[in-house]
This record gives sequence, structure tokens and C-alpha cells, in this order.
Amino acid sequence: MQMGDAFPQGFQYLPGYFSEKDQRELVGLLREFVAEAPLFTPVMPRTGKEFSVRMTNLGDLGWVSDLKGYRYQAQHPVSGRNWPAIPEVLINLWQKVGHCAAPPEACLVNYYAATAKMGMHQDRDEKTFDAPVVSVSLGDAAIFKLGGVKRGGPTKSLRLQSGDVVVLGGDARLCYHGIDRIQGGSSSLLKDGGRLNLTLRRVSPI
Ligand code: MD6
Ligand code: FE
Repeated sequence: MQMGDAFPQGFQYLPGYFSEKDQRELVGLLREFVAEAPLFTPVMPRTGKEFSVRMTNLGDLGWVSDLKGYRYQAQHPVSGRNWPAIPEVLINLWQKVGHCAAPPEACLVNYYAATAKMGMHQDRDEKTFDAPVVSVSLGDAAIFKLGGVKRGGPTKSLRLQSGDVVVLGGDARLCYHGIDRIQGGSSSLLKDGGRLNLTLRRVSPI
């Protein structure tokens, strides 16, 4: 990050946004959604290298990556079925923290086993950057890195715990970010351990 200790305008870190009860209810819903739209292992465009996270989506559109590229599509790439709907609790979160008139269209669900990571990236496959990306963390804690809008600059690290919410909006919308590591065994929320990260997005222009 370029400027001292300040987070960029439009970045929000809301630790403990969801209570333990809310978290358990959300995990219960996610178990049903994952039964309907199973986690799949995406591959990188061109190289075909597997991601270390497994993913699925909720909403009218879901983010997928395969040999042909990154894109949003209405169907699960393996089952060909539409994604389950985004539950009300997540629509409410978007309305409360997103400061966006239009509803989210996609909720990417990433599952990290203890050894998984996510390289530094920008979320820029959407057709609008006027809406924020709102993220929810569940399960094991993770070290989240936030950089600036240019690749390779200084970064700040945040330890995201279960129930925390992060928003990348405004000037922070296109900041690079990634997950350095998962702290395996740091939460007992998920019975098989690991971490879930949900990111709510708007894809179409508002
Ligand atoms: C993660 N998060 O927390 C990865 N993207 O596992 C993201 O990639 C992310 O937290 C956009 C906005 C907020 C995020
Ligand atoms: Fe991201």
C-alpha cells in the first residue's frame, strides 16, 4: 500500500460481523447448497494448473475458470444446472455494508483445506467496478494480504477469523489481495476443518 498505515477509502474490515450462531446457521445452509452444487476444482486458463481451493457459486451467475479463461456463467460447469439462490442472510449483508442500489448477482464460495492459498489478484472479471465485493470468512483463520492497485507494491496483512467481513469498494475495489496461508485447526466451526470464503459480487452494470 502506498500511504502510511491507512487502509484505502472503500476498504472495510468488520471483525466478528456474524455471531457464532449466525455462522452455524450459514454453514448449515452452505451444506445444503454444496449438496446441490458440489465443490469443483478449477484450473488456470492456458496452463490447466489446478487451483488449490475448491469452489462453487450461488446466484444468477457464478465465477468459473478453465482452459478457456475466467468468466461468469449461469450454470455449474460439471452438473450443467443453475446455481442455488443467494440466501437472504447474504442479501441482507450486501444491503447493510455494500452501499449499492443493485442486488448481488454472484456469490463465489471458496473452500480452503489447511494447505490451500490464493495468489495475489484483482477481482476484475465483472462488467462494473462501481459495486463492491463483500467477503465473509468461516472456519479456520487465514492471513489475508492487501496491496495497492498496482501489482508488486507493499502489502498489509490481516488475520481473518470466522465471522469476519471484508469489503473492497470505492478506491479499494481493484486493490490486489490474496491469502498467504490458512491456520489449520484454529476453528472448530467446520467439522472437517478448513476455511470457507464467500464473495458477493455484482457482475452487470448498475
Ligand atoms: C479469501 N478473498 O478471503 C479471498 N476478493 O479467501 C478474496 O479474494 C476477496 O476477500 C474480493 C473482495 C474481498 C475478498
Ligand atoms: Fe478476490
